[in-house]
Amino acid sequence: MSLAPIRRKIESGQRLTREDALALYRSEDFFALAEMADAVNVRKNGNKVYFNINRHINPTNVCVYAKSCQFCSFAASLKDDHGYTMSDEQILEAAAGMEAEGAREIHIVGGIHPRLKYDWYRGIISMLHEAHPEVHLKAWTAVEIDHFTRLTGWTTEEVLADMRSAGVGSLPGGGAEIFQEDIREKLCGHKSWTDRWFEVHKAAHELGLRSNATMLYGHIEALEDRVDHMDRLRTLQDETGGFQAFIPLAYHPENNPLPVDTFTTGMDDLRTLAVARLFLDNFQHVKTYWIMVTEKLSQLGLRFGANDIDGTVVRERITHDAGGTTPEHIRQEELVRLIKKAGRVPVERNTVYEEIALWQ
Ligand code: V47
Ligand code: SF4
Repeated sequence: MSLAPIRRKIESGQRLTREDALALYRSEDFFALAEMADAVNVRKNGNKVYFNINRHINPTNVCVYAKSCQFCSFAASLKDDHGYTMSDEQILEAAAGMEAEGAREIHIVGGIHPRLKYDWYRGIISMLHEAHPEVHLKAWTAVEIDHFTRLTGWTTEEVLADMRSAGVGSLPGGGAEIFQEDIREKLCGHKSWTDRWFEVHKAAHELGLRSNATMLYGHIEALEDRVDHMDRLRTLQDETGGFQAFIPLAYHPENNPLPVDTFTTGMDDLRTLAVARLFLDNFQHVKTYWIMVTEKLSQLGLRFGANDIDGTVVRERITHDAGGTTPEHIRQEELVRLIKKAGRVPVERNTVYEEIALWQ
């Protein structure tokens, strides 16, 4: 099928339909797709590509959903040997020395622990905020926020406001998986429903907290489910404008019960970035998460519509427990080099996309 009608829509700023997105996904004209996504990205973001200097902390992997989230290789049940819960000292240790490195963000997500109380989760935030007042805490997925409402009996708004007063600066995009309800049920059983993910993000946006949105792809979903996922995000973004970045997450198949044993392919990873850039016309940023698709493919992604390559990370468990082969840490000089060699201008950003430094 010719992409000419879709190209005309894109050039005249018309919104793409679900059918258009599917046609882009299925098109053999890979380079036309790349060229359109790149042109739209450059129109929106110029030659700039963002990265940040950050750390990830996963305070516990003990999770009540360990048996029901079929794709998760990170979580453990209370009795599993590989279950862990970090002490305050270990958490502080994981953040130690950040400022000297120029790091400005901690990404904090973990399991839904069956025993730990709300005060434990809140305490992590207030402790890190006190120890690192200049560092932005991007913390808790919608699944965790949902859990906190049950732990406290508070509304979503009350939990978010309380977490914000403790030091949370924004929400990461995790827990989105795939929104299509039948696939979601097969993937993660009774874990927090699609509607709750949206309620939490909407409430966050209404309180003035920004958030990200992810999509886990490359498992049992169809292309229609991916497009459905993006369409639901586009609809909420029209309403609130509170999403910062869309981040496709490439499924990793090892050490989990999901009967899919293949990794995503490079073509699929790049196509997904490009379709997202073209379909999500109200998202400013599309992030290629180098940890999941490798540094080299992320670099190519910068010419397929992505304008963000995430951060330096330092320690990562979720992808690596599932067979990730990338390093856990990348030096900022290397991110800068990858971006420059893609013909783009590296810009260090903070979590809310304020520019810190231009690396010409
Ligand atoms: O919600 C779990 C995914 C997510 C696997 O907001 C898996 O800036 C692949 O959300 N294979 C957590 N993915 C990571 C995440 C994230 C990462 C980077 C930046 C941001 C951001 C958010 O990881 C989970 C889940 O969807 N995940 N298991 C797996 N086997
Ligand atoms: Fe728990 Fe999140 Fe893993 Fe599901 S994806 S088992 S909620 S840690």
